[in-house]
Amino acid sequence: MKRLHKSICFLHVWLVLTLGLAPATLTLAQGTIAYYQPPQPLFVLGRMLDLNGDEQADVRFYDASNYPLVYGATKVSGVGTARLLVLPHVWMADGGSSLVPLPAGFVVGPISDPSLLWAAQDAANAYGAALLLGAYDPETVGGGLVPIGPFYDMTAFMGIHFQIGTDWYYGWVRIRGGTAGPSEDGQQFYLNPPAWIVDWAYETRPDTPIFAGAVPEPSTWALLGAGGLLFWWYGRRKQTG
Ligand SMILES: [Ca+2]
Repeated sequence: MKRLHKSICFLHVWLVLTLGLAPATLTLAQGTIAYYQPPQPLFVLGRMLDLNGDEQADVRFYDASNYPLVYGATKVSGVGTARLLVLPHVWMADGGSSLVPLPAGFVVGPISDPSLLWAAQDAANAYGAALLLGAYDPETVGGGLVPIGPFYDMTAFMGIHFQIGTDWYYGWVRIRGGTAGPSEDGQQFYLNPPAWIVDWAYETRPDTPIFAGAVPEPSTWALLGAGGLLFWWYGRRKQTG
């Protein structure tokens, strides 16, 4: 009886260890996530990103600055039927939206929050043209640049829902947003702050949500392996002891 109790305790501890330490990876990284990390972060301006390497771009980043340059902005849209998770600017007459900066662990999947929208490039009210980051010069004496956009000086994930053939997939893209002003080498002045794509991933099972930031994690498998080994060892000890 004591032994059985110990055994249940051990199983419990093992489950807590494996499930508690890595909930995201355990549920969603079981070899079904395709993950990409370029050798260097990709500068976003003018970039088309193909998430799954089928030479069909899925998302594009573009300069939406007003010239003469008093308002610098980078926007992002889905390509083809791809949809991005955005916050529609329902309070603005000319619409538009902001790309939602997702924290790690956010479930990229069907959305129940009515203030958010999966918007394709041709969504109504320009909701498919999502602001990434920008800045403007308020032209007041002594006034500095005013930052705008959810990814200004911030690293976060964007959510994407895109098609491969006829099937739909959920994915995330990690974006690092810079700041307006002189570049580090002083050679450029950014009213339109720079931003970079750090890495991205998608769930290879159609219609299956993915946690923002979830990757196929080798350490999870190591942990599971170690847990399994201990379990085997304990069982063996029971037999021999
Ligand atoms: Ca593609």
